[in-house]
Amino acid sequence: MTQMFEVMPDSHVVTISRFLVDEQRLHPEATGAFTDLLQDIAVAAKVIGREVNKAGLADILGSSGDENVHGEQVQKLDVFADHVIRKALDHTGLVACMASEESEGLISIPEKFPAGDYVVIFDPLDGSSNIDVNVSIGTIFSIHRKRSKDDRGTLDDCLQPGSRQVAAGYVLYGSSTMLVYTSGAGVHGFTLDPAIGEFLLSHPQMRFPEQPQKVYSVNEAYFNRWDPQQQQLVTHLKNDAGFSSRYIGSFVADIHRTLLQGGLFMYPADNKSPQGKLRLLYEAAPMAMIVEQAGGRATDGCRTVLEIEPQTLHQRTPLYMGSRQFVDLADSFF
Ligand code: P6P
Repeated sequence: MTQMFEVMPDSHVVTISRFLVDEQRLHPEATGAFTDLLQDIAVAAKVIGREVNKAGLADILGSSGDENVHGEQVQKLDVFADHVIRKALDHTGLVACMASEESEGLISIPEKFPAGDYVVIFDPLDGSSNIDVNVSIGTIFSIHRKRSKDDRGTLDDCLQPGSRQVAAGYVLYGSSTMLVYTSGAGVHGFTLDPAIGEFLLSHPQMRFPEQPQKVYSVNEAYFNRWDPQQQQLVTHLKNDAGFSSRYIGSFVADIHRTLLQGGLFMYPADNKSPQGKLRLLYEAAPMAMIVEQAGGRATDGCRTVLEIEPQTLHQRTPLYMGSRQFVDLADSFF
């Protein structure tokens, strides 16, 4: 008896590669460079995801301390992730320069490699302190086009407002590994099928729900550090507006949940951190592009995040992002 296999209709299996090529066909002027760049980022995500998923086994596998069983150097996962992304992109001829949460200054493309037009700014592994307790963590990336005349990128090419981003995305290493990105034509989510090593389109055209869950997400331990308006906002949400609270303490996970279910994520300024904790270039701005493309809003309490003109690579910003109506409500308190 010949074994029969279920035929999955083509329309159901769209790899990220196929999706990117289909998107590229919508832009006759496209050279394919962006498609290649996103695919290189997807490969880096798979490599990082593989190590993140093994992290819990580190001690069992004997890779404790600085060396593993093979005598190889074991790096902290966020340093490893940073290295993986740099090596995935630095030789491609697609990138003019990079910047990373793990690197104080600009990351130039080595002279031995050609440089391209794209600027990639990333947080290689945000929330990595959560790895030890098996909480979801993520990679966040922001893509700009070089605007300087130099053939290799400069710091100025990194200090562009979020509104000039060509694309933005994140990878969530959770119960499954998901890559979510936007290039300005909606937000699309891909889930890694580890059996075939492919990111498959699982969440096309992600949008905030029309009827969002009334959930606020903030670390209330800092309540006494907040200014009165912030205190009044959270008190209103829980006492008058019937909100519940969800806070994972891992930015990518908190935003992913907010995007899927609706809600209001906040990382406010406080009297110890007058600019809040989250970084503009590789946390707030990329997520703000995604959130706005999905029909939501992102502000720093006063301004749209995408309009903030960056002054330094690692500058921080207070952050309110999520369902449009909830960010509007927050605005009314400031
Ligand atoms: P807090 C994780 O360390 C992180 O950088 C973000 O992922 C997260 O949103 C935030 O810090 C949590 O900060 O002060 O609430 O522990």
